[in-house]
Amino acid sequence: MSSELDADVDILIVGAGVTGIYQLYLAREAGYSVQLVDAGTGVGGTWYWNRYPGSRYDSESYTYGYFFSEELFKEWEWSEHFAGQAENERYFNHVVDKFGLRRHIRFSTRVTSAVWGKESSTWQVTAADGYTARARYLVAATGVLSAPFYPDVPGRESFRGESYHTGLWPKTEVDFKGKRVAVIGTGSSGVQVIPVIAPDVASLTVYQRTPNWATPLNNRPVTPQEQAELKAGFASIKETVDKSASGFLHQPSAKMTFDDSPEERQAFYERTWQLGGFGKIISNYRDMTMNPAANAEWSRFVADKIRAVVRDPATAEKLIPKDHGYAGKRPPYVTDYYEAYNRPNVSLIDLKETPITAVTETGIETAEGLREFDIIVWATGFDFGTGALKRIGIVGRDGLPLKEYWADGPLTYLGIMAHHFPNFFFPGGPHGGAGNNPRYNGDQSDFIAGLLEFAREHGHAVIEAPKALEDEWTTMVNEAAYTMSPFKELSYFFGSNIPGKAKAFLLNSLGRPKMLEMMETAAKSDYAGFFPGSEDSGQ
Ligand code: NA7
Repeated sequence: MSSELDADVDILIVGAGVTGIYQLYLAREAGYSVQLVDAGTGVGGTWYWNRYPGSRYDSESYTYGYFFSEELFKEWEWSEHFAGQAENERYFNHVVDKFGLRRHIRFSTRVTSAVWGKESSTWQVTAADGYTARARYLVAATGVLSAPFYPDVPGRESFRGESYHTGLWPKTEVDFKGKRVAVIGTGSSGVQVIPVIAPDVASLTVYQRTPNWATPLNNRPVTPQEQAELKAGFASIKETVDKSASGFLHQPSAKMTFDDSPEERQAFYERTWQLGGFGKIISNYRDMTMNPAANAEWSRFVADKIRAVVRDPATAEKLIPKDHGYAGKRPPYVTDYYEAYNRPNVSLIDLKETPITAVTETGIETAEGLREFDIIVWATGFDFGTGALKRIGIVGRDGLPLKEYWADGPLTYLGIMAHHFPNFFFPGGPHGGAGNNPRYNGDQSDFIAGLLEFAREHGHAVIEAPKALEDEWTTMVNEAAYTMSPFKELSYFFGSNIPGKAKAFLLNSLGRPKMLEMMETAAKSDYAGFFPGSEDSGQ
């Protein structure tokens, strides 16, 4: 090891979340020297940072966790179908300890720059605390929902009470008892935190800009019988999830909305309402997301459910989305969310009517006046997809910053690699997933492991995504954004929530099958075009 470096390794992984941990496992199994660094003080990624009250999976626990070890799958008993943050964090700690991965992890290490060195064919990585490392391969498993976003509200920093972002929640417990609390934002995080803190607080004021179509998560404990079935069903569960386009157990329905009579439809919707989480999209009528008339039918059904719960009709109407149908934005799944508005201590401010004009030392000011608070919760989301990658100072071949290369939106090959950035991989990044993320990200990590193995066996020091393949994938993803994806341009999946961010689709709406097919094609061609300087490189 070079004396001035803290680490000189084959592979440096950034991020100790669900993807980084698996990539670390694969790297270690393949015999590489590997170092994983993370800005936090513990593992879990999303499940480390998002420790706000009510934070939990909305993918089924056992389909979110790993499948690479049958023993792990069988020994870990999830207590609930949609487990909460503390349990999820425990799971990732268990995995890291079970497989002896912790000794490869350096915490409190926030990467600030990663620069490709042409001569050495290595990445030079620097962190905020002065840590430096050299690595042949750089894997940024930095996540898509990991760069928290604060809106630029005048006076935000002047507030003298307590202020928290859901995505940067402190490890010490926040005491809500008897406090006057504001929650800004009603995305998946806001709607999880609101019903959990509502019973404790003196008052809760929800600042809502855009209502969401929140439907029941239908969470419940995993019964002893279900535990036994999960263990016995490992192989078939894995197979079902592996064959699923979105990585879930929910099965698509064969039916179209208007094949059924209104009465049959109502009965079908009632059954769909009982399904867990994303079952309400996947197992709904096949045309629910893409046929506007079908979407309007289901949206009407959900709106009536909201009206049936919320006692004040004016509040109910404010909570029903008017600018997008169900799944036009990422729909949250909730427990007792709408019920919270029936509490006398909870009130809703519609920011479309009365926008926030300022945060003051004591509270939040809108056109209706100043409300004073003890605590402000910013549930205002993330710079989705590209935010984290653009913040770690990646500079590729010919001194090209990733930030610049992606100024108009990400250009990727399978959401894993970018041309101009040799030996650099970002599993779980933009253009990768559109469903149960760990399943896509795991496929990507497997692909990377296969590609590295091939390069090692054939003596290739440098791997780079061919421009033609990057163009092909990026074009397909961008086109499918409008033909295969329910999400509309107002969604953060198009970058719309961040002022000044290029409008470009950030998911992979082609689904897992297309990604897996292209991975197979690349492997079968012996990764033709991926090794610059070799005969078949075409670069
Ligand atoms: P989201 O879903 O992006 O939600 C952020 C919320 O914050 C949303 O309601 C926004 O309203 C609101 N927001 C953002 N900026 C402002 C300003 N300036 N003023 C008022 N309100 C604002 O993030 P989450 O953390 O809830 O969920 C992220 C993902 O985590 C989720 O999709 C799951 O995958 C898990 P808007 O809709 O933009 O009008």
